[in-house]
Amino acid sequence: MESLILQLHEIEAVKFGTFKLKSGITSPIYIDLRLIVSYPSLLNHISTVLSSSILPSVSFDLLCGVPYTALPIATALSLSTSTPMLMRRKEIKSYGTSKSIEGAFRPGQTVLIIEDLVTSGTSVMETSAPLRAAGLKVTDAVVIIDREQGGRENLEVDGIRLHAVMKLSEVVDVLVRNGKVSEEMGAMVRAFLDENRRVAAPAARVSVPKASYWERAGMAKNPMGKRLLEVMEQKESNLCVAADVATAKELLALAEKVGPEICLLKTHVDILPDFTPDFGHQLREIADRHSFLIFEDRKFADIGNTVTMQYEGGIFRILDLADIVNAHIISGPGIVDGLKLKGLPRGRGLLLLAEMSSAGNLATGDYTSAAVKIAEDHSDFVIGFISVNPASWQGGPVNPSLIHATPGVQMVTGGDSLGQQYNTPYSVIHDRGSDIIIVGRGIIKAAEPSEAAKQYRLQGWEAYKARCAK
Ligand code: S5P
Repeated sequence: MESLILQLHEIEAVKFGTFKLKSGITSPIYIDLRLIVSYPSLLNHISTVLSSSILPSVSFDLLCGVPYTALPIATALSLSTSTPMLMRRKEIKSYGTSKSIEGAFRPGQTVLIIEDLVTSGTSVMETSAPLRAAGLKVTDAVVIIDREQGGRENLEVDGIRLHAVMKLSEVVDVLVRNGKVSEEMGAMVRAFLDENRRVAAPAARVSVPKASYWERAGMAKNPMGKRLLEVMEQKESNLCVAADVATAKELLALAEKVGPEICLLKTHVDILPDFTPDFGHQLREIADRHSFLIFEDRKFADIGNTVTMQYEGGIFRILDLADIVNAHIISGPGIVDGLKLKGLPRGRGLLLLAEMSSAGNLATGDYTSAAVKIAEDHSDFVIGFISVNPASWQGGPVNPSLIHATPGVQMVTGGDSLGQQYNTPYSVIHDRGSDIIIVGRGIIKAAEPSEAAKQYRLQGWEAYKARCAK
């Protein structure tokens, strides 16, 4: 290890002075391991030290380097140990397969993360999150240098054990002992380390899309998702009205009133006592005239075979009636395959419930990540999500062609007596990174629903414009 430290110092991968770190703190020591790509024998040396000192005590099936500096280190290790590697994309492609993880793997396999330098541990977590979202296990990470500034503790909370080849204090000790830096500088770095023992990992990365609906329409694989994004841009509307009224007659009257303001009308046809087979035609005529799409909020939840029948059959004939339906993923990806069987040939689209707006709901964390994975695997049919705060999702940005629609929206925050929770149009679109506001009672209970719809449309659109301009 001593010779490794001296070599790193020689190539100036370890420098002393005044440096501002990614975490925001000012440090008297700077480590730049990007330089090692210019020294193949050093890279080889690092790989040998890693594989002899750390790898024997860890069990794993695959390696994944944290982009970009650790990629050559992971590659060297992969070659010397014959272990397959994965790569995590920092930016998700908007074309082709749109994957965030490249390489061959099976869900349930264990991935060892390789990193060059750890301060707060955030970069390791940014890589572990999409790996976990893809169904892989991450329990350990190896790092060449641990800056001893809280990364180990932060990662432990995230269920990841950190194994370091060397600690920053050891680097300093070796360099002082070998006369490469002065005693004073050594003391200064040690004092700095003592004062900065715990750099907090910043809150989950916020990723709010900046691309326009128009640009994203060009990326959509599903024609209904593309059409929805185009309608939004053409009508300057990201408003969906939840038409939870008492009768079919009232629903048709409401659709006529709010039609010019909306991109989407959301129905619950099973609450309409006067539903007739002709209802679908009447609603379609209004939708075509005002250029909005129809979304039946059926929330399918059964196994694939059952939902094919529920989608196509029965009294409501949802497949004929609705451009878009939604589904829970509680039963697994088979539900998407079932709905797709009927819906895709008809040019329909599906939203997955990745989150819910109601207090105490269970659609969080890994459940939400699983919805993202299923959506990305079926992006020919899945057009997006019912979501609440996509900006906070672990695992970084979702494929930008996927649309987020958020219920629980009113002009003021609050809730109802049955667990519904409301956010404002601005916070939903601008801060939380959603695309469509779904508004029910805020509009249908207003004295003048068409006027209320206009106000919601304007607020939603303004928030979208502000987000794109950021
Ligand atoms: O998590 C959810 C998902 C949905 S689709 N929370 C919801 O509230 N919804 C639906 O959005 C709900 O079924 C209702 O039709 C609408 C919200 O209505 P509001 O009156 O509370 O705005």
